[in-house]
Amino acid sequence: MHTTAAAGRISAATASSDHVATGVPTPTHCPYCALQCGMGLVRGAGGVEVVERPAFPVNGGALCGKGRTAPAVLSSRVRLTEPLVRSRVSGELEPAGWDEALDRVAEGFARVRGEHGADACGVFGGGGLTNEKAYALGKFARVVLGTSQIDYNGRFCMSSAAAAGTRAFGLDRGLPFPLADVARTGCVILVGSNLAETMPPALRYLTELKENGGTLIVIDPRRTRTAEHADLHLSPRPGTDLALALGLLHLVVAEGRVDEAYIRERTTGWEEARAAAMAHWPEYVERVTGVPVPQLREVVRIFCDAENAMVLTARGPEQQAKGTDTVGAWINLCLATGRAGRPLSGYGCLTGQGNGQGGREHGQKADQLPGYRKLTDPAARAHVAGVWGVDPDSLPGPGRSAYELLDALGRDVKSLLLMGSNPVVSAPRAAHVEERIRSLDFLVVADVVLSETARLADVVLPVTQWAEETGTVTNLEGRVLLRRRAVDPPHGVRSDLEVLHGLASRLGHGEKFPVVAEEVFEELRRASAGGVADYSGISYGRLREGDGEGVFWPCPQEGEGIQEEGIQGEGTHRGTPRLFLERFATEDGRARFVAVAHRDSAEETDAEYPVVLTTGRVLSQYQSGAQTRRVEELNAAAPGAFVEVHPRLAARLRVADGEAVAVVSRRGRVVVPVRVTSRIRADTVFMPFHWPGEGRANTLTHPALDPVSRMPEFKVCAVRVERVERVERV
Ligand SMILES: Nc1nc2c(c(=O)[nH]1)N[C@H]1C(S)=C(S)[C@@H](COP(=O)(O)OP(=O)(O)OC[C@H]3O[C@@H](n4cnc5c(=O)[nH]c(N)nc54)[C@H](O)[C@@H]3O)O[C@H]1N2
Ligand SMILES: Nc1nc2c(c(=O)[nH]1)N[C@H]1C(S)=C(S)[C@@H](COP(=O)(O)OP(=O)(O)OC[C@H]3O[C@@H](n4cnc5c(=O)[nH]c(N)nc54)[C@H](O)[C@@H]3O)O[C@H]1N2
Ligand code: SF4
Ligand SMILES: [Mo]
Repeated sequence: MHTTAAAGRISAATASSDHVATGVPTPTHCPYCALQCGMGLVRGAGGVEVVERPAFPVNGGALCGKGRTAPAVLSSRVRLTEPLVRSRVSGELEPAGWDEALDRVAEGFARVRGEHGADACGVFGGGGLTNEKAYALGKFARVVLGTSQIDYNGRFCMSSAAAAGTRAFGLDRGLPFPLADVARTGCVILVGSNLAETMPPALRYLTELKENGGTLIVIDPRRTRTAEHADLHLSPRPGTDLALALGLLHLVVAEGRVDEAYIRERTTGWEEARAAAMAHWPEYVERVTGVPVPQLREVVRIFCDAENAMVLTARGPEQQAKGTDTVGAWINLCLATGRAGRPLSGYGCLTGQGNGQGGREHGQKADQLPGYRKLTDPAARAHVAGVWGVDPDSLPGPGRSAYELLDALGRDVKSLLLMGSNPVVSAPRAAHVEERIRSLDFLVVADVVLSETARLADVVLPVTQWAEETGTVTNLEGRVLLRRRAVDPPHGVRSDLEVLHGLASRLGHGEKFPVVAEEVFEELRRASAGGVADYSGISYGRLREGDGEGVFWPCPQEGEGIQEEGIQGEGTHRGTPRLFLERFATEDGRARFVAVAHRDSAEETDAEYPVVLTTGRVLSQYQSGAQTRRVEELNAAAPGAFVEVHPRLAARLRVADGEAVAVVSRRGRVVVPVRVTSRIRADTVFMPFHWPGEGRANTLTHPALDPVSRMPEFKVCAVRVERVERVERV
């Protein structure tokens, strides 16, 4: 059933030949999270149906409810199916033809650029976009608009782990090993990941770990569904993971568990890192984190006794204004104990969005060029400019990070093209961000649905999604995968690549923006060649091979150079499932310790705001909810916002389960029902961030940024919780 890779010129016809009109399932991948579960799509009696694809290794056929119900969002009942343009007369969004809409956008950007300069044009992308789209968007910003002002929602996601990984190992790839290795190590410390709800099929690797005799330690201020599986659950106060990791390292040294030979052979910077950690005495760490010293000792014992061990982090420790240092401290722990760059051991970050990994490699990041190259590196600029056929000096420099870009809207940045994000719901200090978005001269949103942000746009462009288009994504393991077009999009909808082509044509660069994904990928291969994330040896032909299990980057082109056209240059490199086994990706091949010290959160609790708010996810909603809030089954399971409150705090507030409270921070106030649960610390409350309106968690969050990664502090701010009168009940 695989389409054979057509050598030579790629046409729109071959690109859509994946489209299977028969009863044979088209193999593809879920539109949502970074696990990128394999699935098959068939046309059944009730429309498009998901079927299992057991041969795909990562999820082995298993899917969560979001993946299973994803076809509901293909239905034109919940879709945008025609462009919308804000009427100059009525002020309302009204249906328009594609030419009118694209003309309006091109004119809008040309006007802003003419009046205020190229940097007044902003672009905001998303980690859910395919590699091809992310690549084309970055190129569009730099070549067509000539602006430095591009960033994306991945900044809110894995940027701290990315920065720490690059700093320590010289390279950032979520997991440096296949996920299946997790089941075969001896001990896993899972820091701030609730993967039982955020990547349910991955839970099997943790249960297999335990069946194989390994130990699972979970660190989370809440006893989550994931923590239920742990042999040991530590419940620190939010924002204190840095102290915790340093306290563990202190104990590793104090108890003589350091791997001196490994440190000598494979690392640099130990003395400074050791000295910094030694200042974090266990009793001090207990006071800061709330984790008792005996538990700290227990972690050290289990972690060091195991023959192999891993530390995996997710958003809990990363979405803090010290996220980069925090991840650095966890990496230090791995390095001091000889747990990185060895089989079945190491540090990994569980990336988030569908293409969270690939989305950060190909140039939609403010400081980046394709292949994970630096925009400030003259050689990188020359290489990429060569592929793009432009003068290297014409490429702008690095721009603002995501929150800083949103904060500059209406001030320095007058117009914005938004593709693949819904910041009105998902950005920190969202009321302020919403106000900034409203103050723009000109907002263009390309989306599949009319999101809360799209509602504010001057032009809304309806685009194809996932099952309706071909493209590649890179999952949390660095595995590059092919998503195939399985169904026709609704009439009137165009792909993001067609949108960018249409705009580039109107602004004089149409020939540089192909609309066929495979052609874009061929160019991406060349642009990435020789970079950190080298995709040059990967082709659509290779990705279709076997069970479509994909190719791990780096996968350089070997043998003769890549052909200018087509996919003749298949190459022989088989990809890199496991990184760092011989050397790290730094210049000297050694991993770098970082000397870090604990510090307070941007906003600590006080008499006025005595409770810590942390935020995150629930099983049945995805992100800003733009897609999943349109699926009946998911809404039934998770109908609206709430706040988790410990029984002691509930008693003090005199509120019962289900009653409404106001949660108030220095940024704003929300009203939500209470869920009383003993699964959370008594000094902490938790809200999921999936809903807009009066339950919007981000009305409350603090926009303090990590100095290195520019990650906002989504996981910690100070709030007050108040009973509300009956009238206000939700
Ligand atoms: N159902 C569902 N699945 C998803 C998504 C979704 O929206 N919904 N989104 C996807 C994306 S983009 C991402 S990034 C991933 C995120 O996946 P996760 O990181 O697993 O998700 P979160 O719920 O944000 O945070 C994980 C845990 O961190 C804990 N936590 C809060 N504060 C702290 C802290 O200070 N320290 C520690 N150690 N832990 C803390 C929370 O209690 C929570 O249980 O999920 C992906 N999968
Ligand atoms: N308080 C709090 N806030 C958070 C977080 C948290 O833990 N707590 N987590 C942060 C994290 S990790 C993330 S990743 C962000 C995510 O938050 P957002 O960036 O808002 O992500 P989504 O809700 O996935 O938005 C994606 C939008 O793009 C649309 N879309 C989907 N596919 C395509 C496509 O192919 N093309 C186009 N043009 N559009 C498409 C969807 O319909 C949707 O409107 O939220 C962040 N915000
Ligand atoms: S775990 Fe993630 S990729 Fe898998 S089905 Fe669920 S949302 Fe989709
Ligand atoms: Mo994310």
